[in-house]
Amino acid sequence: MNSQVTVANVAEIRKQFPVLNQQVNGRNLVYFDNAATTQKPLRVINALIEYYTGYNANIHRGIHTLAERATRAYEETRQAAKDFINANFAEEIIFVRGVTEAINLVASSYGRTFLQLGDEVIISGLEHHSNIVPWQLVCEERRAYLKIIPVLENGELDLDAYQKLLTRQTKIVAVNHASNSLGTINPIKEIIDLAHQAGAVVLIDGAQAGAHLPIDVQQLDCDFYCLSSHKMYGPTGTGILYGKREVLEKMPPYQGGGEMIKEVTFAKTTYNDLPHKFEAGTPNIADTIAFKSAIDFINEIGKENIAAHESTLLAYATEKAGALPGVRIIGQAPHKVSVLSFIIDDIHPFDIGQMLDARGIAVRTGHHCTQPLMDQFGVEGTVRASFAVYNTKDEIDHMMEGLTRIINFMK
Ligand code: 7TS
Repeated sequence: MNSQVTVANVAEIRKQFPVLNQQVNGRNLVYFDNAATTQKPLRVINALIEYYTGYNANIHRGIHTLAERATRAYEETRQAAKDFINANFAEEIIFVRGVTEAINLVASSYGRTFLQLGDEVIISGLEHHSNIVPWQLVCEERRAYLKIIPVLENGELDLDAYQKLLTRQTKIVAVNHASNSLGTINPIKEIIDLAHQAGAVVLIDGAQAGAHLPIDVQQLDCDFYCLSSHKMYGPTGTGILYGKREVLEKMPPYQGGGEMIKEVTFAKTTYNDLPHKFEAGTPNIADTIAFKSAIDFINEIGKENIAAHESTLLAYATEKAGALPGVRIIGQAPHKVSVLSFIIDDIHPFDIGQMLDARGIAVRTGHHCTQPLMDQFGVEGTVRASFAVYNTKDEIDHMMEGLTRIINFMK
C-alpha cells in the first residue's frame, strides 16, 4: 500500500475493522478512545482464529509439528518487532504483557540490583501511573530518590530543569515518548543523550508512540523501550520490552519458572540465555503471534502516512474545539500525537463523556492515569479524544455537533 492515507482509502481501511460498523445508542459508532486501546483489523482477528483452529501448542518445548509451527510463528513476531524498532538483535526483544509489565520488569530487576542508598531516578511530570508507581516502589525499597522533570504550561517538558536535575547520583531516567493525556511528543533523543552523559540508563515508555511515531532504538541509543500491542492495532495482553543486550545480560531474572532456566538442581539453578531468561512460564502465545499481523498492518500503510492522516485530524479537531465557547484545551505543545484533551467551563468531564456516549461517540474522561499532571493543571480530569488511522473528519464534525448541543443544553 504505502501510499498517502486519503479519505478514499480510509473507507477501505475501515472495512478491515468490523467493530466500527455498528450503532451505539442508535447512532453510528464514533470511536475516539484510541489512546486507551485501538480497534483490531480482521487480519489480527484471523491470526487468532488460525492459531486456535490450526496449530495451538505450547512453544519452545515440543518437537511435534504443531509445537514447531507455533514456535516458529511466535519467533516471527520477535523478528518483526526487532525490525519494527530497528533493534540490533532479536534476543533484545522480551515479550511481556504490555508496557506496565515492561516497566515493572526493569524497575524490579535493574532497579533492585543497581540502585543504592541515595541514588536518584528521574521521571517526568507527564508520566502515566505505570511509569511512576514501579519507580516509587523500588526507590522506597532501595532508599533512592525519585525526581520529577517539571511540565511547562503548554504541556512540554522543562528541559533546562531536567539538565539541573541530572547528577552523578542519577542512575535511571524513565520518560514517555508521547504523553497519553496531552499528546506531547517528548524530545527523547536529547533526554537520552543528556542522561548518558550523566552515566544513567534510560527507559522510554513508547505506549503512545508505537502506532504513531518512528522508532529506531539504535539511533536513539536508549537502554530500554516499551510497547503495548493493544495500542498498535494488536491484541491485548502482549507487548515488548526492548533492552540493549549488554544491559539485559547483567540483569537478574524477573520471574522464576519454566523456560527461563538452563539447569535446575535444588542446590543451584543456572539461567537460560536471552531472551528466555526473562520469559518464565507459558507466554501469551496466541496474542503474540497475532501481534505480528498488527505490525504488518502498520508497516503496510506506513507509519508516516498514518501520522500525516492523524495530524490532519488533530489540527482540524483542535481548531473546531478551540472555537467552541468555554472550551479550554489542555496541552498545546507544538509537537503532539493525535490526542485532544479539553475541559468545558462548568461542565464535568464525566457528564460530557456520558452525553457524547448517548450520541454513539466514545471518548475517555477522567485523569487518564496521570493524576499528578491533572493536579498541575488544576483539573480533576479532562475529556480526551484520540484519533487513529480509521477516523475521519466527519466523525470529528459529529463530536463538535454533540459538544455544541451539550454546551447549549447546559447553559
Ligand atoms: N504508558 C502510557 C503513556 C500509556 O498511555 C499507558 C496506557 C501505559 C503506559 C500502560 O499501558 P498498558 O498497555 O500496560 O496498560 N494508557 C491508557 C490510557 O491512556 N487510557 O487507558 C490506558
